[in-house]
Amino acid sequence: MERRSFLQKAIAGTTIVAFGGILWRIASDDLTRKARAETRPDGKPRLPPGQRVIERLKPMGGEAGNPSPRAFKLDVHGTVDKPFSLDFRELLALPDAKAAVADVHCVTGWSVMGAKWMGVPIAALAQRAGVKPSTKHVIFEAANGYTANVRLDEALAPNAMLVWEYDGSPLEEAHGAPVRGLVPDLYFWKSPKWLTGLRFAEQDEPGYWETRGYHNHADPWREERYG
Ligand SMILES: Nc1nc2c(c(=O)[nH]1)N[C@H]1C(S)=C(S)[C@@H](COP(=O)(O)O)O[C@H]1N2
Ligand SMILES: [Mo]
Repeated sequence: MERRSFLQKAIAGTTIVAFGGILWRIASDDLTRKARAETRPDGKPRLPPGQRVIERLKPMGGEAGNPSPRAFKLDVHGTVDKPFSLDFRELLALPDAKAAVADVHCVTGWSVMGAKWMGVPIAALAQRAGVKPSTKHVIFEAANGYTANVRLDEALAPNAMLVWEYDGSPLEEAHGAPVRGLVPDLYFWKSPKWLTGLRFAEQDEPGYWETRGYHNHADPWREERYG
C-alpha cells in the first residue's frame, strides 16, 4: 500500500472509531437521563447516585469455574434442617423457576436497566431447605473460593435469585455460566458468577471483595462502595 493511501485509510478508520464512540456516548447519556427521571415502585430513584446506564452487562472478569451445565452442582447447606444438592436439570425444573426483570448496578459506575433473567428465587430454596430461625446471613459460594455475604432478609427479597439466562440466552461463560447469583439491589459484586453453593449462617462472613476494601453491605442508593 502506498504511504499516502495508508495514511488516509488510517485517518478514516480513526474517524469511524471516534464517531462510534461519540454515538455510543450519546446513546448512553440518553439512557442515563431517562433512568434518572424514573422512580421505582419502592420509592427509590430508578438510578442510584453516581451511576451511568449502559445497554448490556460488561464482562468484569474473575476466575471462571466450569461453565458446563453437566458439571454443575449446587449445595444448599449451613443452618438448615434439610441440606440438599441440585444438578442443573433439577434446578431448572423447580416449580418456582420464573422469568424476571431487574436493573443491576456495578460499583465501577455502570448500570443496566431492565435486564431480563430466568431463574429461581433464593427464598424458594431457603424454604425447601428449612432455614433455622437463628439464621441471619447467606454466604454465596462460587468457583475458586469466591464468596459474597448477603443479609438473610435481603437474600430472601423477591428479586434475589439464582439465574441461568440473561436477555433470552443461556448465561455466557464470562457472566458466570451456567448459574450465578443475582441480588440486584446491592452492588453487582454481591451477584457471584459460577455459583456452587448457598450457605446459610448465623455469623456474618465478609467475602472476596468485602475483605479487600469494599463495603460489607453495598447498598447502591447509599453509595456503600468502600468499607
Ligand atoms: N465468582 C465470581 N463472581 C463474581 C466476580 C468474581 O470475580 N468471581 N466478580 C464480581 C464483580 S466485582 C462484578 S462487578 C460482577 C460482574 O459481573 P459481569 O462480569 O457479568 O458483568 O460479578 C461479580 N461476581
Ligand atoms: Mo465489580
